[in-house]
Amino acid sequence: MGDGTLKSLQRLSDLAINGAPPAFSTPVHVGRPSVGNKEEFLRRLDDILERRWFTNDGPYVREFEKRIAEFLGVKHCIAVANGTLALEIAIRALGLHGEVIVPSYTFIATAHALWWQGITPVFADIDPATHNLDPAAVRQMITPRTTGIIGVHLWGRAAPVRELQKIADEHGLALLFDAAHAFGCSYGTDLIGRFGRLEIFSFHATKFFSSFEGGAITTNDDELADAMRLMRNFGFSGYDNVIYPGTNGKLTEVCAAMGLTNLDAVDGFIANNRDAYLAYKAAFSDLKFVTMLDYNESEKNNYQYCVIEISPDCGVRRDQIVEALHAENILARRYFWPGCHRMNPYRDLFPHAGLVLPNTSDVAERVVVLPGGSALPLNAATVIADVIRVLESERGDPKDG
Ligand code: T4K
Repeated sequence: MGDGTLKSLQRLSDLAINGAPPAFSTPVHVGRPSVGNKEEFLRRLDDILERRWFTNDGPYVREFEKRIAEFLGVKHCIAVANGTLALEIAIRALGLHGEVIVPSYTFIATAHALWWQGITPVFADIDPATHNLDPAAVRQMITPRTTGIIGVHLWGRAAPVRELQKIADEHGLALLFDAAHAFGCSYGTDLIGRFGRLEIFSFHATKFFSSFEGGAITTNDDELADAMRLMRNFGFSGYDNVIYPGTNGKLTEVCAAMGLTNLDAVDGFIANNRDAYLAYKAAFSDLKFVTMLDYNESEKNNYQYCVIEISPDCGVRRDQIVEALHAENILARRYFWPGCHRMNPYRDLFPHAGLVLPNTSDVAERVVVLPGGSALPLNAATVIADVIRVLESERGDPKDG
């Protein structure tokens, strides 16, 4: 067994969780990296070794920044070591303090980047249809201490940019976006990367487009860009002269070389991801209690995340499905359960935050993120649909079989 094609999945006793052999012999991961042309990467690696310039604003980092800015149609790109540092530097450069409004339904880094700098993340609820910040909920969370709003383009689907900008303008707040998921995605026809005061990206291995580890801040603001460039390098402005409290946020040449190699390959990555997304859509079309999160085909998408929601009316709980899939070696994830507000330090500090986050709690209980992209084995979508179908049709504890 092992390629997902041989296994019959018709009754509970066919499930690996009940002792049958798993559908796949090796784990099928969410977030398996897409890789561009290996020879091109190795050629660049050779260059780096010959040149003996490994980090600190090297030629590949500069080329990477230029190519990203051109790709996104934005004036400045500041490449950094990862998405979390991008957020931290951006928050510092914008002078945020006091409270900043963020969704709780996001990766913990969005909240931690604030807390790490002594700023209180104030969690606003999401729109259950989009999983992105609900502008009405954001308005409710504004206090005299609020200095900013971080919108997250979750799953690469654009946050309500226009509405959030209106709120920010009305209240004199800085608006920035965590676009960690959204490289190559658009808001309307405009690529994400040029909205708010700035946007940040992650190029982590698990992201649509990776530089091993890496990240970037993009902005059209010249002054902000200059400040962030210095902050990324301890605040040095030339030899022996520090003019900002900075950090070490530099991207290495090896990471930039990987980034450049993958940037050349993004069209192929999108095509592979879209194939996986469409395979799931087809496989789930007759599953009444499973909703696949749609990408708007009139916008640009990277299709990196294959996200399903299990209806509360389904006879099986989301966690039973995830457990059964893991037994088949399909390592589906419950991103972003349980929500940042239910993780520490926020859970202990703000134990009642959940009272204003009903949609966050509901969505976090329902979502399953499935493996996608080129690493998705043939027929994996069918196997996953079959597992859910078997569980659902028997409507009970999978281990009762
Ligand atoms: N904002 C948002 C909205 C984010 O989602 C993230 C990161 C950030 C900010 C911060 O950006 P960075 O500082 O990370 O650049 C993963 C990633 O580590 C994290 O980057 C990502 N979001 C988050 C959504 O997912 P984990 O804890 O789930 O990672 P892990 O180790 O469980 O890996 C996920 C899956 O990927 C595994 O099934 C195995 C597979 N994998 C992973 C790696 C590292 C591979 O196949 N190859 C690999 O090299 O957080």
